[in-house]
Amino acid sequence: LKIFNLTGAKIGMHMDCNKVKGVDCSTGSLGHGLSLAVGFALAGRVNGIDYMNYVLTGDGELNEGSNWEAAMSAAQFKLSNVVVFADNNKCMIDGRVDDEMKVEPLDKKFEAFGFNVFRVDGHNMKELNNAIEAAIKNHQDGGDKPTAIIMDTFKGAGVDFMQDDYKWHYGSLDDEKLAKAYASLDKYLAERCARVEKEA
Ligand SMILES: Cc1ncc(C[n+]2csc(CCOP(=O)(O)OP(=O)(O)O)c2C)c(N)n1
Repeated sequence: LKIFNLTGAKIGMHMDCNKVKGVDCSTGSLGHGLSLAVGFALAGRVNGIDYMNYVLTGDGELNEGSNWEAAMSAAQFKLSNVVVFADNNKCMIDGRVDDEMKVEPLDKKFEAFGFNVFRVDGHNMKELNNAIEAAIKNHQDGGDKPTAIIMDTFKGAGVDFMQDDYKWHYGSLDDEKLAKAYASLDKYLAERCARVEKEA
């Protein structure tokens, strides 16, 4: 990790499956995760092995048409063991998703593509957990639809000077900014813990 992303390092910004053990596919080019999951799910069916397939996509990533081909396939092949999480943080690499290429309404889109859909606060672990458990139950009960979990989130959540600002897609921190980021995360964590206790 100390030479992360430097020339010659095994771990770069985009993972290379020929260099890093445990990484099954090289990624970095957006829009392939859902297709891979459909392939993994079909392979499980052919090999008679039952497992869930979880995919994380970004809302910006959903601009890629390949996702929607994969979504059609997941529904067509009744892959109830495929669960796609859409990290709907409304930001991309160099702009807001609404300004670059709108993807909303994501819940209605996935529903129209034949998915069971849950829309949750992506920063609320309880809501997320309930949606995941419902997806697993649907599969175990013989449901025939894949699941989409639309997570409403903020990019850079918890770091006040980064939150919801696409310009922090990239960036590095000097010591002063690092200290500010830690302080902000501590405050965020305390607020979250208080909320969880209140909800319990
Ligand atoms: C096919 C492809 N096109 C463009 C890029 C460049 N790119 C890297 S990240 C990114 C934005 C992705 O936005 P989103 O999926 O919303 O990710 P997040 O905001 O959660 O980081 C883009 C366009 C890429 N990696 N692959």
